[in-house]
Amino acid sequence: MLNLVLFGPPGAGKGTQSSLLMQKYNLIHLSTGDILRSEIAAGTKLGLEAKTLMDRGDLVPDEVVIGMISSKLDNNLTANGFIFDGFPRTTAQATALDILLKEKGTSISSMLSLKVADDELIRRLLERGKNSGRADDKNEGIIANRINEYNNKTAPLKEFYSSQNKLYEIEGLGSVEDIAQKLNSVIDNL
Ligand code: B4P
Repeated sequence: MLNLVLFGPPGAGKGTQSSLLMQKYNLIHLSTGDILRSEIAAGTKLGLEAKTLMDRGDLVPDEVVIGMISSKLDNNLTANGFIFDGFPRTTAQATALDILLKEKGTSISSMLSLKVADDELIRRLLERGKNSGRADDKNEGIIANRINEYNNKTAPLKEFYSSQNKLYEIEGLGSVEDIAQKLNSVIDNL
């Protein structure tokens, strides 16, 4: 199985690049952000609880997202592999993911980490916020909180995967096509 963690701060291009990678390598795309937004749209109890946190730019509790990923893995046991987009975001999530994959006889192949400067992240997210309808893309203060959550709780995961020799850092500034090519060349050489 080819199991990729697509990593980076909010607005780095994870969702954008995931759509391309999933087609090219025939992988299942698992975005915890998308799954949470579909729970909100469906008006479930989980969605209602998550909405308050997401609208503020805070992370949703680990047990919620780990449970969501676990059931998605169980439903796709014969897949070629997975792209994990926006997951894991904490050390507890990364540890749980390693255990879940081990139970299924597989593991993370690599973490592809997109590097983009904060001012460009803010610009992209405010731009998306003009049409996305996402409360967390509309306000610079909330975007700053998301970047803060990333720096405090998520960025340390680079060390988690680096210690397993699985970290690849990729420049995330440039055209979507150029960045896709850089990602493809890393994956093709795994
Ligand atoms: P996500 O849905 O993961 O939101 P994101 O990080 O903002 O999206 P992404 O990074 O994929 O956006 P992209 O760069 O593609 O999370 C939202 C919230 O859900 C979190 O704040 C949290 O509350 C919660 N959550 C999700 N997962 C969680 C977890 N595991 N644990 C706890 N809480 C969790 O795109 C950004 C914009 O940039 C787009 O408009 C795109 O068109 C543009 N763009 C992309 N590439 C570009 C390029 N090369 N040049 C110019 N623009 C580009």
